[in-house]
Amino acid sequence: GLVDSMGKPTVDYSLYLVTDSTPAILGDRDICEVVRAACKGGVTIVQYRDKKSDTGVLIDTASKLHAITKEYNVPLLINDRVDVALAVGCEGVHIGQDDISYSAARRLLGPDAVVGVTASTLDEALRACEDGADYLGVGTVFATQTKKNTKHVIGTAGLREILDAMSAKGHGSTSTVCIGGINASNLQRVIFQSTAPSKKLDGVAIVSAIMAAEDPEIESKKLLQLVRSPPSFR
Ligand code: TZP
Ligand code: MG
Repeated sequence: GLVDSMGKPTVDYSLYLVTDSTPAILGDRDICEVVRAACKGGVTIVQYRDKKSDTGVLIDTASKLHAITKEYNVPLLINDRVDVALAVGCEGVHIGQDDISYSAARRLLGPDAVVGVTASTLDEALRACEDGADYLGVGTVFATQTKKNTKHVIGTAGLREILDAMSAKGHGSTSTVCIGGINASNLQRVIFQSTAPSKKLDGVAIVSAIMAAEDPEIESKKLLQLVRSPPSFR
């Protein structure tokens, strides 16, 4: 595959699926079938996010998901759990502010792993850049049922401020996706309103608009088209 100047695999963040295993979103469907459909539809990266299951279930599910994502050349990251990522040999992890530190995750996973960090504030974003995170997940853009009690709902204005400051502080090349309430109806507006002259989003992270879609393959296809085409605001 393609590698960057450091010899690290290049990651396409444009349509970033974050999974959810809760009944409200997954319903009685099989997470593996939903993720396969999303991969067929064109999601470019997948994060397995499951806050409730025991370690055994996490490893079993992550291993099944990794077999699927590999078929589509899509990187699989694990939310919070470096141990699960190591156990299944997937491409990396996504860690929040209350999880293992970036540097500890990096030491455990090695230089080739993808390590992403959640940032809700400017300080958190700049710190994650300085630490060397591969990418930032910035949000919550819009309040969402998927993650209640989020610390900060920042809106597209807050998102743009963070992108502006990143480039002003020399972190314009740190990949960045936004998350929180993004769907096919607001995606192009979010990209348009948050784009700083100096720093663009590298993609959008989505849970419910894909995981709860009647047809996750068709929905992913539609979302990918919207990410990749200029805004139209129909
Ligand atoms: N972090 C901030 S918002 C969120 C996470 C994991 C959930 C986003 O879910 P949805 O369904 O795309 O709004
Ligand atoms: Mg976390």
